[in-house]
Order: sequence, then structure tokens, then C-alpha cells
Amino acid sequence: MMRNKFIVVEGIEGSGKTTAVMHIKNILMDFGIRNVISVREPGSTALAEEIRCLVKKKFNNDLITINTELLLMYAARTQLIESIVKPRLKKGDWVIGDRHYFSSYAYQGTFSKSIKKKISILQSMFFGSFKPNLTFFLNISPYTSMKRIKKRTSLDRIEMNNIDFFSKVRLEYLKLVNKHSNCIIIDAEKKKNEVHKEIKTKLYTWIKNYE
Ligand code: Z5A
Repeated sequence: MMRNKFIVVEGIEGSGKTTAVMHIKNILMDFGIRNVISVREPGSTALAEEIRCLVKKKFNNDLITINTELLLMYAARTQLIESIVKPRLKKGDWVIGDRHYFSSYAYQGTFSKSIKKKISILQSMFFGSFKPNLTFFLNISPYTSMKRIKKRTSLDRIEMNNIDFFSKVRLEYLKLVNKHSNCIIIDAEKKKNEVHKEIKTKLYTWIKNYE
């Protein structure tokens, strides 16, 4: 039986990450893998959940600068990876993550090349070669994203960005997933049950090839 894998789900808002994480957990359980936990970024520790609230909040006349936003994301990530993810993987558990470092490249990195450079430095300084074993990228258009999130009663600070911003974020994601071999792109425009079927088929194949 395969041990301790770190699987991450990435995508723009409303791409279905949260439901996909629960679905992956269930698939693994069906596969006989019972020691599975799920986490989200930013979040999943008391401190990181506080940071999550801070980055989503709108501060009057005190705009969060892009460097501050990036450092807050890395503070939350470091707390989560060091206090939960690594210890659980060490125990032999599986960890399913709702977002990880690709999100920093896609959201903060889209602002400039110099921000991307800073992300690479932070990433290697704090995590070295530590990377997810597998990343699912749920691919949807920014239009579908907007349609799905507009159903909510209120939008947070980052969600208030426009379609143009989310198009850039999606492009950054596509560049990243095409550059890394351990990534699987899922057409998340389809109906939920079809998306979940595709995830299940691809996850089974990945597990079988790994064994
Ligand atoms: N962020 C960052 O900037 N930098 C970083 O390094 C990190 C994060 C780690 C996290 O907010 C924010 O932090 C995010 C990026 C930033 N900013 N924004 N905006 P979040 O967790 O609140 O937002 P999110 O990660 O984008 O999650 P989400 O908006 O809740 O979307 P989701 O998890 O991908 O989707 P969902 O909750 O599973 O589904 C959304 C809705 O769509 C729901 O009503 C579903 O029933 C529906 N849905 C899902 N799939 C389908 C399909 N296939 N068809 C139809 N409807 C569907």
C-alpha cells in the first residue's frame, strides 16, 4: 500500500477545489487508504486561519501591499506545513491540500517578475525540495468562475478583482502546470459528477503507476 502522499488541488475561485478535496478523500478511503487529512491554504491552523481572515478583509485607506500579501501567505503556509503537513506525512498519513504554492505564483506572481523571484526565494528558503506529489489543476474560464461566485451574498477582497485579473491568474496556473510533470489538468467546466469521474479515473491511474 502506498504511503504518505501530499496531493494538492489548485484553480481559480469557484473551480470546485473544496468539493474536489472531499471527493479525493472519499476515493482514497474506497481504495483502502484511511489515514487521510485535508487542509486548506491559507488556513488549517489557528494562526493561519487568523491570517486567512486578515488577507480577505478590506481595510479602509490601508491597502495591503503585494509584498505584505505575499509574506502573509508564506507565514500561513510555513505554519501549516511545519506544524501539520510534514508531521502527518512523517507518520505515514496522506494529506490533501486545497491550494498550495502554485497559488502564490498565480495570484501574487501575476503582478510582476520581481514578485515571482521573491516567491522562488521564499519557496526554496523555507521548503527546499519539499513539493506535492501530485497537483490537480481544475481548469475553468474566468466567466464560469464569476458566474459561480456571484451566487454568493458577498465577495471578499481578492474576489472583488475583475475578470481580467482572473484571466491572468489562470494563465499563470497553466504555465506552471505545463512546466511540472506531476500535474494533472481537469476540465472543470463540466458538470460536477463528470468532473469527479475524471478526477477518479486519473487518480486511480496515478496510484497504479506509482505502485
Ligand atoms: N491565495 C493567494 O492569493 N495566494 C496564496 O498563496 C494562497 C491563496 C494559498 C483563498 O480564498 C484566497 O486566497 C483565494 C486565493 C488567495 N482568493 N480568492 N479570491 P478561498 O479559499 O475563500 O477561495 P477559493 O480557494 O477560491 O475557494 P472557493 O471560491 O470557495 O472555490 P472552490 O473551492 O474552488 O469551489 P467550491 O467551493 O468547491 O465550489 C464553488 C461553487 O461552485 C459551489 O457553489 C459549488 O457547488 C459550485 N460548483 C463546483 N463545481 C461545479 C461544477 N462542476 N459545476 C457547477 N457548479 C459547481
